[in-house]
Amino acid sequence: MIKLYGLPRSRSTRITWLLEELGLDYEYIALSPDQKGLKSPEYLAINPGGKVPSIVENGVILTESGAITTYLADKHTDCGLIPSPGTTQRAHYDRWSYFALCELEQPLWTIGKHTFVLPEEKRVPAVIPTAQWEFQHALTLFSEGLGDKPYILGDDFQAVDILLGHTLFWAITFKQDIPQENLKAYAQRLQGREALQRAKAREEA
Ligand SMILES: N[C@@H](CCC(=O)N[C@@H](CS)C(=O)NCC(=O)O)C(=O)O
Repeated sequence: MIKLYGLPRSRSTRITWLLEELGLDYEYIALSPDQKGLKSPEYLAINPGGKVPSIVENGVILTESGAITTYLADKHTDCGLIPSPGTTQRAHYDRWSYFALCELEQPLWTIGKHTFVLPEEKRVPAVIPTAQWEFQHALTLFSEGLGDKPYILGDDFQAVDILLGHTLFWAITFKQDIPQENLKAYAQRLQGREALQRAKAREEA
């Protein structure tokens, strides 16, 4: 059975959500964000960065939420949450995964880090307006790419919608302006997924 190491309301929610979408059995191990959890020698042996998510399955360890998402969706390809490798649809899937992690998440994370995540002496508040401007630019590209489709690749929900949607949820939590109506509707559509509700309940249990 897959072991998922996580923290509630963090990037590990991407994986609990995906596991629920895939209908897989898994053990959820909630870690504390301290020397007894994320920074313990036992966990650092799994993820030397001391971060979540990580999965362990049959002795295989995998970290990075984007890599775990693609791996699990590919492994359970019969669930229809990822296009086959080598297809044009897969190229678009990968393009939006990289966009989510490199273009959309990064400026948002910079805002988060310099507002409340980093130790106070490491924060540089002067970078925040630039990160907000970059984030708004990424939202414009995202909105144009989504257009009037319900999901980023078309009519069907795909695992990449988890990466994009989860990042949008963060933007809402971080009180960033989302001017595009199609993105607001997309976030709402994803919030309504039953698998996400089950994932949140599992994390809080
Ligand atoms: N690029 C990594 C980032 C992982 C990450 O930063 N996770 C955060 C939670 S959202 C964490 O574990 N932070 C704890 C820490 O840095 O001490 C991924 O997408 O998996």
